[in-house]
Amino acid sequence: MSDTSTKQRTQTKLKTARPKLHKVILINDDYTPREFVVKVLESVFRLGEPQAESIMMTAHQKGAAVIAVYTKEIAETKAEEAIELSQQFGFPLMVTTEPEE
Ligand code: NFA
Repeated sequence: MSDTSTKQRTQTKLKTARPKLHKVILINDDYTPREFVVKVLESVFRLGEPQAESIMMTAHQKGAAVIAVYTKEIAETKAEEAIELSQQFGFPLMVTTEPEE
């Protein structure tokens, strides 16, 4: 008969299926026209005009604004799309991502 009193039992912590969300952040600059920033927010991030205007103005006045939160992969892809679109039109618009706390 085995001695059950010394048996080690390992509790496995179950991982929640909630991937960490990443913020996509719009950075202000002095050259990209306001109307172009709004168009980028509407087309890449599917925002309505009032929301796009509001986020653009927040970045314009404060230096940066959160556009939206997505999973890492989608946040990075959208940021790249926005930057590429701006470069195609010769504007230096910058969009970054960072993990949410
Ligand atoms: N600051 C830019 C301008 O006055 C507008 C802008 C807003 C650019 C937000 C980048 C981000 N034309």
